[in-house]
Amino acid sequence: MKIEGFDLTRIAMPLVSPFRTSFSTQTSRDILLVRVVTDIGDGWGECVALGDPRYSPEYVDGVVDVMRRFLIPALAGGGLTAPLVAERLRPFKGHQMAKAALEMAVLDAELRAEGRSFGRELGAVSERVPCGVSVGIMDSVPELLDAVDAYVAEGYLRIKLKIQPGWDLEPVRAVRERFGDDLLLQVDANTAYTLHDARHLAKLDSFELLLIEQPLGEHDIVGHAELARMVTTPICLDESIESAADAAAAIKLGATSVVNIKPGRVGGYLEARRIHDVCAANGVPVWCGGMLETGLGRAANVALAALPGFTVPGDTSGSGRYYRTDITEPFVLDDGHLTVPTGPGLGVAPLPDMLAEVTTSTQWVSL
Ligand code: OSB
Ligand code: MG
Repeated sequence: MKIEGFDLTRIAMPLVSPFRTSFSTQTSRDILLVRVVTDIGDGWGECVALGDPRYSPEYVDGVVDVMRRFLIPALAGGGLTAPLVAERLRPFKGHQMAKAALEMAVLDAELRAEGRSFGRELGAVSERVPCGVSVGIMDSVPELLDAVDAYVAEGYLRIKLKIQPGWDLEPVRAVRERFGDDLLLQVDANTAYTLHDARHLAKLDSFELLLIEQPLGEHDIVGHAELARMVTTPICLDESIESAADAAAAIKLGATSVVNIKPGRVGGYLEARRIHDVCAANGVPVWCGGMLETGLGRAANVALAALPGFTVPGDTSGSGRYYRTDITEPFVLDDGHLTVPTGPGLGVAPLPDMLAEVTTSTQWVSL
């Protein structure tokens, strides 16, 4: 294919409730959508970068800048295919979320033109995927129990609690006591601890958690390997894994025994599939993470989560967990599951009226 240009659209999406983590409180998502216009048709991508560089170094204004200056110009010329996108962008270091959004749009355009779905292309083996939900830090334990209660009532099959120093043992104990030992429960620290906290984190062992996600700094692979020898709760890396090579190294070092795969964090859905393959070859289960995506990113995430190595429920929640009105047809939980779209490409597209309502700016970057 040959790309004519990209439409960069910024949207403002208010969250149904504030989402507090150890690194920030989000009340609204400032999201960059990219629409690629090519000689074979259009495609949509969603960039998962947040508004500020607190989860990872990328942030939305920076993404727009690097796309315009470096990444989009590198995609000029004919004969482009989705796998070539990462190759053309490789000379530019980092910026996985920016690269992932561009590749997603090109892949969507390519698959739409060929009448194939993301699920089919990635290797999905199920028609629907089991869903978990990520529950933010709250002001009080009773408030947390109410939130978890509502999610369990909605059918979510796994609960993930955000934790940080001062909000860890007590909320986990309270949720275990209230919902029992059968509830699939895990925690996510988003790098809030150090190895000095190992003995404290070992107190989580008695709660039979599925895993503890990213307890230590993103570059501290060796620290995670040491921690893994000091606790019985399985360690799962999120922020630390930016490529299949990172995953292979972390597994080899014993730093991770489960992996959270977020396509945006690793440079796209094709690299995400390679991580899935590396993990499967090593007997390491994976699950699909999330970045509070709209229905666009959700469609692709649900397709990815239908690959055979995704053996535990991920953070692929229904649209209503995030937004009152999504920009696509909403994803609605059915018996704790979301259905993998089967239409060409993503199988969903923004509804023009909905998109117009939340758009804050658009710019056309021509090639
Ligand atoms: O660490 O998994 C995380 C959201 C934004 C940034 C980082 C994370 C998260 C979540 C929410 O946990 C996942 C989701 O439901 O999209
Ligand atoms: Mg995480």
